[in-house]
Amino acid sequence: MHKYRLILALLAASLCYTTLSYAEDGYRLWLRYEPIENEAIAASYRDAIGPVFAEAKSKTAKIAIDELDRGLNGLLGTNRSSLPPHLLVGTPQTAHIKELGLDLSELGDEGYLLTRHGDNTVIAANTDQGVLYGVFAFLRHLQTQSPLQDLQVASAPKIDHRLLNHWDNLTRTIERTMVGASIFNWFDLPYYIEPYYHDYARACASVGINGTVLTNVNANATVLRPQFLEKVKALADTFRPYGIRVYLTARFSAPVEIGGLDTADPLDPAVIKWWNDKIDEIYTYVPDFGGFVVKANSEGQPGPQAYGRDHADGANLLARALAPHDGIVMWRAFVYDFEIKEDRHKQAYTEFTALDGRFEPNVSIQTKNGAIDFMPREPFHPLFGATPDTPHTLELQITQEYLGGDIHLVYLAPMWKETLESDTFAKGAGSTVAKIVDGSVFDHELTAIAGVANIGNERNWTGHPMAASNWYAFGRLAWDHQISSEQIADEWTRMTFGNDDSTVAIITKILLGSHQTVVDSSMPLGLHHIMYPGHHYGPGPWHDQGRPDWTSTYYHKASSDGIGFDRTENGSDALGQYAPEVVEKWRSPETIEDKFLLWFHHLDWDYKMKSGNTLWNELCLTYQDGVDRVAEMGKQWANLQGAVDDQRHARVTALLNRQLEDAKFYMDACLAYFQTFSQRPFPESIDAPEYPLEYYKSFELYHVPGHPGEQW
Ligand code: GCW
Repeated sequence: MHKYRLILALLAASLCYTTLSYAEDGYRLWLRYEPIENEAIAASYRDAIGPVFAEAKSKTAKIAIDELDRGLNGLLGTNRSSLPPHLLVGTPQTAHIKELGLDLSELGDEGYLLTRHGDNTVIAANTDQGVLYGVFAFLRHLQTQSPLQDLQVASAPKIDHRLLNHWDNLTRTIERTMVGASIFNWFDLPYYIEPYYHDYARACASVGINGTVLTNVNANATVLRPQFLEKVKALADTFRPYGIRVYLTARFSAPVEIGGLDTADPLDPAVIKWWNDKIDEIYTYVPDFGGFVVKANSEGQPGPQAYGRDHADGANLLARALAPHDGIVMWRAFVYDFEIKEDRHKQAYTEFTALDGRFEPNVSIQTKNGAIDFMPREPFHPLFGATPDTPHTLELQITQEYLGGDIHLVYLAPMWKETLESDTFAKGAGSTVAKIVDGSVFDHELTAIAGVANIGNERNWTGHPMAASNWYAFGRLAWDHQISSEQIADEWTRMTFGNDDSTVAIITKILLGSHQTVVDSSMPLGLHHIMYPGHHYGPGPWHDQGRPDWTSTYYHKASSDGIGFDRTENGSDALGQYAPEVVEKWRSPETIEDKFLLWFHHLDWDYKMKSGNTLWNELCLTYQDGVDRVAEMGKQWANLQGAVDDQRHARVTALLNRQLEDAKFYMDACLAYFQTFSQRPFPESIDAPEYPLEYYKSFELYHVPGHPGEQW
């Protein structure tokens, strides 16, 4: 190539690189480590952070030091003072920490201490794992431009098992997530370790996630075959230095499907032997295998009830085989029969309270935040607080199955905090769901929390650029359920979009209002399960075909005399499964919060709401308000033109434009449909449905990503 052309080519390449390095494609998530622009703050940090003193004996320690170098060099550049003070990093097993005589007794194996000692700054922990968590916490401190001079943070996780649940299939489709294919490239494993596996592990470790369930709860026994256990081993070996244990989902019929037995009866000696041998085999591949998550006797999944046994028989079969290896079983409470014996809301409580005390100590009941199914809002599941002898794994959905997939902007921390702070009154006031899950109400040893992941192999991991806030928020709340939604939103925003205060204020305001906005513009006032069947994207209040509890009419019960599901003692009495203090408040439409009103009550269209509006008008006005607030999110985001890089700004703008169209469609479809029952006029102030009801009922969406019915 002619020398000038070579120079030009190199110049162009460098320009391209320069442009690309500022084009934020989202791959770095919240671990961007962009240079601190505020020179005064950067100088204050450089003065407090001299050379790093650390010893990288273990892989984990090396990862911690590498992360620290990556972070400090990104944030502060490499020209840090060569003079004291220093950044002292490590455990009391290293001299420079030991000589400080710090009290680390409250930190356990995962906690960390960030503090100043004389002029030095210290990151200390009892283990290298704690040091890694401390490094990420320290870098988060710098990324959010928090002051260093009075640094004093001692933090230890309140819940031991903090897991992502990937509803990922071995064919690399992902159930209920729209973001490309599964990040687990099964066919290439164990030969090739994708570099992004390390970045996945870094992101999880940065927020304290210490476990990952690699496979879908609609389980596939193939993953238990040696051919796949080799692959699982490769992932486990990759994730282990980041403190991430690997778990799998166990298909209950595996002894039949891959074991050649003619039964999977949990009390059958051959079945017991099969699972013991299989589990021992798994541990030869993954010595620290975390254990199993099991979906059984639900939505067609096999389970013990096929053999006249119960959930305890099934869970204990696996638990007894896992116990010698320190493995656990998270047995899902998301169960409902094909014949509708009672209000579906009641079935899990009915089945599992009867089994309380029968489970092995290494069994936890994995329970969704609410009793139906990850609706945009649900009252807390009555099982929380109802099984003193059985711990619960709180299962939250990070992926937005009923909340617009990776198209709609919905920051979920406020919804999760609502559940966590709900009082079960199990042992008097203050028995919150959070304290049931962290074991403090009933002194449960086994504590766990799970988030159904919203991650796929798209470049930015979560599709919607703002959806990564939910992966982040899950990890932060799993570590400490006391952290506020506001603090988490502020942290994530600063780490992801920088520290310009006006930009941070606009983005955090959008995040913090987005969940209520989506509820109000889709399923307001306690309405639930009125989505389009199958793919669950968009409205379907008219859906009444097939099994009742998979329809919409079963839940809203709209008729000429009103709308809502009577779950009080005059109806299904699902409310009766809650503590008396909860029943007392929720039994009356006058005292229950409006946000749960139609979840527990069937009311006349003219029922007078607390606002003075009739129920019909309140429903219309609430939908309108929700749609207006989606429009406002778009306007606020438009104000960030130039403040946010063009690539991410353009994508979020397009998504918010679509979200506004979707919200208007949802409102129009539902109000046009409900008006056929209310027969009442729309309030003057709302934008009445643009089209006749038939238009909305006939609308079809094809090939919606994540729809299990379209994945094979
Ligand atoms: O929300 C429903 C989903 C299913 C899911 C099921 C479950 C994995 O529609 O796709 O299956 O819940 O939680 O098991």
